[in-house]
Amino acid sequence: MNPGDTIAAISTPLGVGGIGIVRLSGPQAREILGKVFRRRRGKGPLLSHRFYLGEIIRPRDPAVIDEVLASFMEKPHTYTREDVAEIQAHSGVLVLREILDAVLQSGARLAEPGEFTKRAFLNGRIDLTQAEAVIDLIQSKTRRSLEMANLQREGRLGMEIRRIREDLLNLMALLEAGIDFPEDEVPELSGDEVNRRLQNAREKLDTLLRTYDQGKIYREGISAVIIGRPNVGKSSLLNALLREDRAIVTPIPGTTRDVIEEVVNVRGIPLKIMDTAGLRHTHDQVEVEGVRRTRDRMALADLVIWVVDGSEPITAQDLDILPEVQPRRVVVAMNKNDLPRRLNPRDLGEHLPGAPLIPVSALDHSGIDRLEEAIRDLVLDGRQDSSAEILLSNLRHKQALERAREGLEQALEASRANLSVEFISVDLGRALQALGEIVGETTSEDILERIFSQFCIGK
Ligand SMILES: Nc1nc2c(ncn2[C@@H]2O[C@H](COP(=O)(O)OP(=O)(O)OP(=O)(O)O)[C@@H](O)[C@H]2O)c(=O)[nH]1
Ligand SMILES: [Mg+2]
Repeated sequence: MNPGDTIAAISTPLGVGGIGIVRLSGPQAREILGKVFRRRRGKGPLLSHRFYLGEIIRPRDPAVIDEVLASFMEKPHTYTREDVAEIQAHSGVLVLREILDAVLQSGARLAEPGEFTKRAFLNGRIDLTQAEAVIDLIQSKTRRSLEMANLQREGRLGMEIRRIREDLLNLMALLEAGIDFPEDEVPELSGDEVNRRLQNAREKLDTLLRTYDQGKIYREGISAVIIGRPNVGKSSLLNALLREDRAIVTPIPGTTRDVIEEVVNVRGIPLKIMDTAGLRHTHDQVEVEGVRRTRDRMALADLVIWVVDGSEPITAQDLDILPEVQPRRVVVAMNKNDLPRRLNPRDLGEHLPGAPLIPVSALDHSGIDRLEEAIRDLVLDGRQDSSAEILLSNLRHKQALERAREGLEQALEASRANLSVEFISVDLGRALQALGEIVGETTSEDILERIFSQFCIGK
């Protein structure tokens, strides 16, 4: 990347719509906009952070491409901290391509994926965790994950990491002063004091690391597969959870053949839920394939929702499935609760001790709330939902924190074993490096590349 370049891209999804935006960033943004934009009224340079009505003109033959609103934003108060220009046009595929062409012909270069956000990072407006939060924000599927992405975008995680890193940098400076000037009058750091500071930092890392499981669940969601013998109401339950008629429901056993996959929001958790052909013995070739697919999905799913028909006594076909669900994390949905109950819950409970058993009716939707609660509780494993604190949710952050923790652990061992200060400082250096990678202070070009390539062009 050359920061002297001015980059341009279509920043809105390419398609027919109300408005589409072409964005430019870099030192030539003002000049390029001046070449392609003709103001409707007034003359002279555009004022910063104002909208102007006018037209975009093709550079070589002076034909009009579209009527637009254009704005110029002078650095540093912009997304990238560079000069930025935006052209709001009518969103048509050709219109936007032609406008982009016009600015490219006038001196801009096509932006790489995520390059606007990358510039914001390289120019120090945001740290790396904040840049990553932008992707999370765009991809949020529930309010809860949006809330988490916003906390990170505001810089909460970055701040906490930098605070821990500051403390350790101070410790490092004191240790190294002792190494460099052993005879000089550097205030002596007692072994106890070194241990105390290392432990303190380690505790803070542990506190963050403990939030990862929950953070990951809210950010990425979990997957659940609905199983059960034919006709118990698996597809009806999927529809009830989705609150729409997604899967085909009929009184004919064996209706569902293939796996149907949808995402539902269960108390803030994005739940990828799969309706299946269920598990049963069959000779029908299509059904055999359906059952095989059910098994595949079950193996990968985080959670099994086992549907039984509460209006009938337990059957041999139900019990056939037991060995496959017993080792899994399972919620039992006792369906058809609108009909008189003929299934004795104890017949199931004894086989699945501890598994929640929730009476529901996929027909009149009663009990669906309780089922959702049971799913959430099972997934969160009894942890309280903590809305205020920072939740770690990104695997990259977690792995770097684990490396930092390892460094601290070894520094502590060296310190306790009264090894010379050089040893402690090497281990501490590793921890500092790992922490720096999280916020982007010591991150390699490779990793940056990987992070920003996940963005779309124009972001
Ligand atoms: N009374 C009542 N009937 C239900 C309920 N849920 C489903 N049914 C009926 O049970 C029948 C089977 O429902 P499905 O949702 O297709 O069952 P399934 O388990 O997906 O069946 P397969 O795909 O064939 O394995 C249909 O006639 C539904 O209307 C319920 O809660 N109460
Ligand atoms: Mg079905």
